[in-house]
Amino acid sequence: MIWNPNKECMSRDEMSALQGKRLHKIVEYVYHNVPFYRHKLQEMDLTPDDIRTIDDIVKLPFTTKKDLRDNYPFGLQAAPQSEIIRIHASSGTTGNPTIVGYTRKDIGVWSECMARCLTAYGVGRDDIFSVAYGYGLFTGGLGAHNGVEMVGASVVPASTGNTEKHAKLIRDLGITGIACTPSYALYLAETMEKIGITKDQIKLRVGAFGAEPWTEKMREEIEERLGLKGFNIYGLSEVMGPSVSYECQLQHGSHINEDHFYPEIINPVTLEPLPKGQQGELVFTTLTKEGMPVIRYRTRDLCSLMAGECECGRTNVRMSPVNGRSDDMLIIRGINVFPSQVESVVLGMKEFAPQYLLIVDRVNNLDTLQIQVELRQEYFTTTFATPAAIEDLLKRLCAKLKSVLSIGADVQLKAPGTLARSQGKSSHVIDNRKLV
Ligand code: DLL
Repeated sequence: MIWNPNKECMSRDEMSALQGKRLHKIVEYVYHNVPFYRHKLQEMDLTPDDIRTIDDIVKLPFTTKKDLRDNYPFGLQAAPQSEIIRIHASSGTTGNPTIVGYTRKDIGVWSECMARCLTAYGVGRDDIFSVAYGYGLFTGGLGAHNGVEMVGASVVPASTGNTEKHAKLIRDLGITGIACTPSYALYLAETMEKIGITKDQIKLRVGAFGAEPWTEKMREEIEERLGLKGFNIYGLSEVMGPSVSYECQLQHGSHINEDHFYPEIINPVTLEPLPKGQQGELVFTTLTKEGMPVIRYRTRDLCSLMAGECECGRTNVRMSPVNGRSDDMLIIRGINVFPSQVESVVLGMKEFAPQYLLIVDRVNNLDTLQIQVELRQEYFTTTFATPAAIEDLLKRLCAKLKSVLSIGADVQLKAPGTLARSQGKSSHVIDNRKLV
């Protein structure tokens, strides 16, 4: 089954023509509604009339997460506030999150993109589908939720946490589909085993896994332990949320909803476009978004676009799995974490030296984060640094880190001079997770 054959199975010529038309329209729209883009185009001596076909896209400037940060919170919003019906937020590189507003039409497009994914996975009206991505500012929960409702399956908004209760619901309601991070799927399998729920007592048959990198090895393990078929789902908040791309039954790359999100692969150093098949950084232009369109947004995700058509009948271009980043972003329990966020907190508190270390691990299929922060000699040797004061300092640090990172961490204070200094480019991260 294909949700929207008119858009998922277009000929390449039709798709390019549609993309060209939409690109011209969106450039005209941001030119008139977002001063940031207007100024950028003016600096390059470009007007919307210079953008007529999809190939003209290479003339346009890139947009980065820094641009979003510099224009926090609503600087890149194109629609008037009265048209915005939902606001999500994702991690920024320092203190401020990235804010993304959606119009009613955007939510409709997003729901349809999600419905396309679910249909490709084989989800339909008879399914009972649990959404175990976080509901809230993260786009995973509500994004997936709307799509499940659109295909007409029964949605169970489980969200994250309370895994034992969720496991029982999976058994008792006969839940047939689940959307969550791949590592949470493994944790769920483990929880089921712990409380004695066996594979033959549950009816799970489809999983929509994404929001973090995963491997074929993990797929095999999840499929074996939960007795389902696991599908990749990819997306990012700045572009929309989950459902920018999705695997079909053939599972050879993820089809991009390219009538809405135009993909390019560039060399992250020279910024030159790369041909199909070559690995580089994925860049997206939203072709129809009204709330906060992005032009040539650098995702920092490394992958390639695959040549040739898929035998499933969809003609939408496929992307290979994301297997790295061109920046230092970590994904911990599905949450994006930048070392620079920790840095901004540490540098903002006078008691700490500018030395910190993030140690990431995976214990029983759950990511763990330890943050080590070093006390300043000047503070450590004063009479103010009593054990009670240090305990209070640790509490304040933990609270600040939690509010900036949105996840808890095991925070450890270290004596002055104890964290390793690097000779060259400093490394603030040790990631012991092995994604094999
Ligand atoms: O993670 C949206 C999402 C929710 C996608 C649920 C899929 C399922 P952000 O929090 O903005 O949005 O994080 C986006 O997560 O740039 C990738 O680095 C990573 N990512 C997302 N999906 C995948 C995937 C959501 N399937 C960032 N494989 C992206 C690998 C993924 N990495």
